[in-house]
Amino acid sequence: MTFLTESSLKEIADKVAGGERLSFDDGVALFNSNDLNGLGKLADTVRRRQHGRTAYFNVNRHFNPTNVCYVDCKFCGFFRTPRQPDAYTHNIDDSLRIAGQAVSEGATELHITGGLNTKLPFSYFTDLLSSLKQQYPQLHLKAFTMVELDHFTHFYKMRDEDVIQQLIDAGLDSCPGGGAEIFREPTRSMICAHKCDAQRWLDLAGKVHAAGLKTNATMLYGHIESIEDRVDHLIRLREQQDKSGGFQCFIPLAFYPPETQMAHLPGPSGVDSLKTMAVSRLLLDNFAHIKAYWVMLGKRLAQVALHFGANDVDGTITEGGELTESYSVETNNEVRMTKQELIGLIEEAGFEAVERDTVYNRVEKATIA
Ligand code: V47
Repeated sequence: MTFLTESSLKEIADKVAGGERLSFDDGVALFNSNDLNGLGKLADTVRRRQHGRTAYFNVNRHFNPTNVCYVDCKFCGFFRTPRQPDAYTHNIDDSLRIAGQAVSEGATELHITGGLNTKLPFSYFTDLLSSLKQQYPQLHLKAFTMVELDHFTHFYKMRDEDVIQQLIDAGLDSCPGGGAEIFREPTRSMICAHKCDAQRWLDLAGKVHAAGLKTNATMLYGHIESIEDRVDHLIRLREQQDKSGGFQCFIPLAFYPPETQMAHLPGPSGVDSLKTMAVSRLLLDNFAHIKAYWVMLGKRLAQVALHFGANDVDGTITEGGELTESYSVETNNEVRMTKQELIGLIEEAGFEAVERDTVYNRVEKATIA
């Protein structure tokens, strides 16, 4: 491949061209490369082989039933202790009202995730799902990370399979990819000591897949983790995908430092975010979809990320979400993005915008109204 300027990249490019799986050392070499254009082109070649000019988006709404949490993650600006004045837990009526608003704005998905709140019974979560499903059967309920499922099993003393099945019976359609953070120790314990460990996160994902649901996967980068931590994370996800096959999308999450216990850190640079996107596409050869989460990347970088391996831009998220309220790199009214704006952003980048549902069925060919 003539566009590559470094010999290590040329060797990796040969492997990619031959459909050969990349190794841990290849991943480290890709991150250490200074040939940003070459790396982007390599990832873009793979992305276009799989998805052509298509870039997906969906119309969704993030909903956080509670911000009360005991976990105290160093990167989190969202959690509150029960006595803090802005701690909240939505009741079912509130939740239905918020979901109704999302539906009236054209949402096909509700992304539900929240704090680990020890004041709530398990029935709060099953009632939430079943009420939402009853009122809005057309709405896909993508709810609860592997960390929340782990909490449910321990706190309510239930078997993994029973937690998963009871949530499915109540209306759960799939699970979001949060809580993965960085799998490798000691980094994981340094940033989220009280969350379940990597193996537990992966095992639970496998169990959800075995129960027939899709889940997503994430990686939080740009804080104290090393390049080796990132590569290890991606390879563990790839191995789990080989085993259980139910991951549909990977989302690299750019750390946003303000209002967290790591606020002194700068967060990832634009170059680092583009490299991370490209390496994710190249290492995760068994993940169909790589998502540029514009809320964290910013709209402008998310647009460029479509040329660095991403084939999905999440989403037309409206107000009220954990990330939209507290963590967004975008400011004030820029946190909202209308469908027309998102389509324009994708088309300006040179791609065909396709609205999808949560499990990547086309909703319609998108056009600017
Ligand atoms: O697990 C927390 C991350 C995740 C910060 O599945 C932060 O489609 C940046 O997982 N800066 C939750 N990130 C969000 C999440 C997600 C988002 C979008 C789509 C999907 C999906 C999943 O947010 C947490 C953590 O990794 N996070 N704090 C922060 N300060």
